[in-house]
Amino acid sequence: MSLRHLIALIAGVALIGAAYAHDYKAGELQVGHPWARPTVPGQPSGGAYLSIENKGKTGDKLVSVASPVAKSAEIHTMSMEGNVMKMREVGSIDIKPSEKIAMQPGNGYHIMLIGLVQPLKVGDKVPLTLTFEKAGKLEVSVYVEDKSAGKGDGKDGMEHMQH
Ligand SMILES: [Cu+2]
Repeated sequence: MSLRHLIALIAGVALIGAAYAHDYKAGELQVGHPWARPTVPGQPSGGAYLSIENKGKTGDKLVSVASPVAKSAEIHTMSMEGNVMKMREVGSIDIKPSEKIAMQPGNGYHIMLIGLVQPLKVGDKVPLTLTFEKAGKLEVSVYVEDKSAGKGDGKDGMEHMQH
């Protein structure tokens, strides 16, 4: 095998590895693919995203989030008001039976990591603890991924600067 083939193979495996979803369970709740955007040095905060699906028959609530990479973590929601993107803290997220919450940049819920103690670099895996009212605590690993590449959506960091 030539070196070029070997590099292509390694790159292919790395891509598969990055794209592979990682899921967690807490009772009837399934948490899918926690990830965060990379941050530049000095950026005070960053956004993390994941999905929560309630496969049970009773509702639950995400009541708090915490990570050792940030001084504090908050649950935020983001929405367009006219031409202005507004972000605000919400105390909790209700997850009704059969409901799926899908966090994503630019709209709806996200987790805000405030007061980063280190920049988030692509390839990092950072711990995040989710606390649910009924299902209790769930520790997940947040993969730092550059999903904005090629989408022309690089303004998230600026929005987060406004905190
Ligand atoms: Cu935010």
